[in-house]
Parts: sequence; C-alpha cells; structure tokens
Amino acid sequence: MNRLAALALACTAFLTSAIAAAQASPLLVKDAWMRQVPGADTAAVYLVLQNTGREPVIVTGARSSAAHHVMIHETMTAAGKTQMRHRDQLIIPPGERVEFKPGGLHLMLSGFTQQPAVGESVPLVLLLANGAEVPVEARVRPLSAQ
Ligand SMILES: [Cu+2]
Repeated sequence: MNRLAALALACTAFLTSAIAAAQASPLLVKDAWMRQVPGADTAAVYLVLQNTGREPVIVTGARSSAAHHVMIHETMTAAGKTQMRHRDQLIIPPGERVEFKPGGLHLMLSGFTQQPAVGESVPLVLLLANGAEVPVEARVRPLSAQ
C-alpha cells in the first residue's frame, strides 16, 4: 500500500470512530447561545441539556477553541446578594433536562482568542466523566437578548 492510501485509510477509520462516539452519546444539546458583552473578555453560554439515556450523564467541564477558559458556573441569589459559584460537575439523571439560562447555570467563557461577533457561532466541546466529548455551536446574540 502506498503512503497516500494508508493515510486515507487512517483518516476514514478515525472519522468512523468519531461518528460512532457522537451517536453513542445520550446527551442531547439544544438552543445553545452566548450573550455578547461588547469589550468584555468574558461571556456566558446558555443551553439545554437532555439525557436521553438510561444512565446518569456527568458533565465535568467544557473547552472552546475561542476562549482560554470555560467553567460551569451557577448564579445564585441569597439574602439579596447575587453571586456566581463554580460547579466542578453537573449530574443529569436519566430522562432529565437541565436548562442553562440567565440567572442560573451557564458556561463561563473567559480569555477570548478573538472577540465573538453577533450572528457568529462559537464552538464548544462538553466534557463528560466517561471520556466522551459533545460538540456544541453557540450562537452569538446581542447583550439585550434574553
Ligand atoms: Cu459565570
């Protein structure tokens, strides 16, 4: 086999396994969007996660090629004070749906490698405890978006 054919075969094998991994994930991601804060180096991503499987899904974090850091945050209001708390994991029971929304859970992006523009999509990858990675495209919306 020549080198090119071997390379093509290796690529095909890789693609096939990547597709199999994506299909095997019971985690459904919907309505991912990011609120653009002009001039800021941080932004929150909101989305809906649904566990369609029979086992709990544990999200341990996320990464993005568009930002240096991504963390799971939760905004909480207690005794009239609002603060953000870091969550090191999020467990989604079988059949359950978790909504990341303004005033609650969000993925906090910081250290943009380039400023996201309204209308663009920011690529993210959700990291699961079982080693699976779930790709997400978050639509960039203006600051006024709810
Ligand atoms: Cu935050």
